[in-house]
Amino acid sequence: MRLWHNPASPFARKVRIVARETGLLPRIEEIAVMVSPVNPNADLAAKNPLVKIPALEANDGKVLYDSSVICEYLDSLHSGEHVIPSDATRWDALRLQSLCDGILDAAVLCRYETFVRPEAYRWNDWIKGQFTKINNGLDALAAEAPAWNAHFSIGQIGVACVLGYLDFRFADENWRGPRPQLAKWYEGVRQRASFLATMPV
Ligand code: GSF
Repeated sequence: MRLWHNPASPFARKVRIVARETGLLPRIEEIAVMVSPVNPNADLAAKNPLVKIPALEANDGKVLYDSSVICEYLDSLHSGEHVIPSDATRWDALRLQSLCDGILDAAVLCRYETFVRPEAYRWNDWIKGQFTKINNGLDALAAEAPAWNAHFSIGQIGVACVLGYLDFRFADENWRGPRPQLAKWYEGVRQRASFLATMPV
């Protein structure tokens, strides 16, 4: 399988962590590509009409996206401990993943608004609105963190990617200050081999 990704992408990192946690990495060729909403990558466009990463190209040529679909597909290919529960906790794990995807959507939109959009066209109310979603989302994660068990499931993988992305792209946003339990939880998971092997650059 070929994984179209970029080392800075938090959504692609979700997939790259799952690939490592499930032992599937040897079956996956990771292909790094540059992506930009204003400069569509032609090679990627031939795989994913949305021209977004991650995209997973199976050996039969079929292409899967987005990151949540790819993670569930990878989880179906191994017989070890699953990252997506199949019991009653499944729905809350998928909900937690969606909360993290929504925080990442808001953070990536802020990144594009401040890094891609020319200064003259920037809209500060838009950025403020996205940060409201990010901070509300982080408060929800902080409230849930004490109840998380040791299993690094898809929801917790999403949380690790959220916090890693904020440290990477929004280092001066002090998410830890008001959320000590979340910071304490993060100190534990950031030592995992799958997390250390996929640090954003
Ligand atoms: C979001 C992927 C995404 O926004 C998923 O895979 O979960 N719902 C999708 N990817 C970004 C890169 S990143 O910041 O992770 C992307 O491909 N942006 C290029 C573009 O044209 O928006």
